[in-house]
Amino acid sequence: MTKRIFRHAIIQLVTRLTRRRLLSAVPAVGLGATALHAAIPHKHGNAAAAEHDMNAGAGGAAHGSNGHAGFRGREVDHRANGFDPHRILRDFDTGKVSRLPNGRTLREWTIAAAEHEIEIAPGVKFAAWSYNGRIPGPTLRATEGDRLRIKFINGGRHPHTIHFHGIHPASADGVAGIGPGDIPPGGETVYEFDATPYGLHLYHCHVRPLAEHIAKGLYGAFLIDPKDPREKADEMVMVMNGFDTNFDRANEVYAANTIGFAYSEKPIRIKRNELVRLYLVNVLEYDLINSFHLHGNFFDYIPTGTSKKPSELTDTVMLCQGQRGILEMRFPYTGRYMFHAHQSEFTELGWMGFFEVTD
Ligand SMILES: [Cu+2]
Repeated sequence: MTKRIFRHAIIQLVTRLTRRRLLSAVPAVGLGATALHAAIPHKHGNAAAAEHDMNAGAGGAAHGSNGHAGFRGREVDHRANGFDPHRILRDFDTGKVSRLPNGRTLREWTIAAAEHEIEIAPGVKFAAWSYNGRIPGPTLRATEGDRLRIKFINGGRHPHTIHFHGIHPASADGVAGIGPGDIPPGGETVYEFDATPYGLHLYHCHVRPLAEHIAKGLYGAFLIDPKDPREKADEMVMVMNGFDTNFDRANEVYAANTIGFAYSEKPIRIKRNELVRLYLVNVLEYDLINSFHLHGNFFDYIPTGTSKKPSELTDTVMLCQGQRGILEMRFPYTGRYMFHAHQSEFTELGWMGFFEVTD
């Protein structure tokens, strides 16, 4: 066991060193697309133009056929992606609501898996898999004790499932060989269970090879509110993720809500002294841990969101894959405050942004 962990650590270190060599030319945090562009192996000019069409569909790290000149100053085309990280941030999907004969609330969703090429940084295309055309998938929101019914349609070319975190019968667990098991291409199923326990959870595909099915984009946040609701707040969701654009089982792009530097190029606007509640989920593959660090402020931290009492007042939390928690904070001063992974490498490759605090 110890030996296995050691071997894993060595593999991680070697991977890291290989990537570091690529990064040695990256000067500083905050250069956004320019730093990212320098860090991702690619070709310029005609070679890039020639390869662009080939790579674009295969998830290669190709960029626009105009080469460097056409790349600078460009932004990710959120419209072409079909989703915008700024919309995803405050978008909660409470489903189609009705009442069961026994008086309980029923919430229904339809979630379809599909293959979906997206631009994860200016000019960097990735052959993603998505739930309902967005990455992360919809943030499903229910209240403790609700009945949840999720119809899953597999519109992809590989088998997929939805595995929910939470307490439910084995038949609704979304894993191979149990209940409906793997859902084949074109197939569908219904997962039905009760919303419990209250807290911040997640859902993701659970088909092997697992790392690939998750890293391709099949995941989302799953929030269960306590019956006695939390204090009103400006609420937002960040799903920390990354993308392996060259299939070396290491990420070249890091982000919260998929698009590297999205909240840096356009900061998140919040009001001074207003309670901000951030639902933070880590789904990052290929790296053992991820983190969130806030500048100029501290936050109350509730691990897994399963309590109303924070366990810590801090400015940094560290999460392994699948871990999540609720962060609550108020900004006493106006101004621009950075947040980012405290792993500097992740920061430089996209996982950073700003809160813009105004009166
Ligand atoms: Cu899958």
